[in-house]
Amino acid sequence: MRGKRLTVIASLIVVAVLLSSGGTATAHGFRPAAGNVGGASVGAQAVLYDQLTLGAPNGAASQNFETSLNTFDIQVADDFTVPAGAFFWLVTQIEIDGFYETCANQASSVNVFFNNSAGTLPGTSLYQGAFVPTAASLLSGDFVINLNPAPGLVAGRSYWLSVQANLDAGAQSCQWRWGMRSPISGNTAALVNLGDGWFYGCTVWKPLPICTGDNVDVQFRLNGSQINIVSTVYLPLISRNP
Ligand SMILES: [Ca+2]
Ligand SMILES: [Ca+2]
Repeated sequence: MRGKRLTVIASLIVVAVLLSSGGTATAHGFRPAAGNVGGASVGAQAVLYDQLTLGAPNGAASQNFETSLNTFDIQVADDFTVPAGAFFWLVTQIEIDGFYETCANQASSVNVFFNNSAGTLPGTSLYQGAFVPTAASLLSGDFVINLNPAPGLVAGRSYWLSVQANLDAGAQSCQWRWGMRSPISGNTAALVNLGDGWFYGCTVWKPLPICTGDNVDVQFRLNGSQINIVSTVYLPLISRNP
């Protein structure tokens, strides 16, 4: 057989997604842009990271008080690492073990922060928003928080999660406390109290043991989807015999 035969051999196309890792403290800080995710498929919500187990009996205050008590506004954070690989995590839900102390009041909402890691402490903010947990969880203090928009977390990197209850102390000195956890994963939890109303001397992020003496983590679970960002695309084999 004569003629020209054109063969296009299968090609490998690797499509990568670029996630912004910087930006301001907004809820849109590092969500993946639409259309640049190769082979993305969002499956059912699954557990991405879990340190909600093995709780200790105590909790760490992490609360935004009423304006008159702003010097007591306090924030706790804990770290986690996304395993290395060709994917990212889309975090759609956070579960928190916590409880109210000294009153039956419930928080109006919670502030959620994802920060970069700066060594052993939280670094710059990547994502911040106020969310209303599910009704039952808001009542109990074990918050279930659905995130919209969902932050995308890059594989192989470490982050810090902070959750802070928006709750007035009022006449009953209401507090919400984030359940502690004795086994420590990565770094110990961290604390900041800008106004130093608690007299911890932690007006910048410091390890929780230095601030309060509690050498612990706090309890949380991240749910969502693990989304592949590398896809292999094979072009069809074309034969032409004129
Ligand atoms: Ca406040
Ligand atoms: Ca930790």
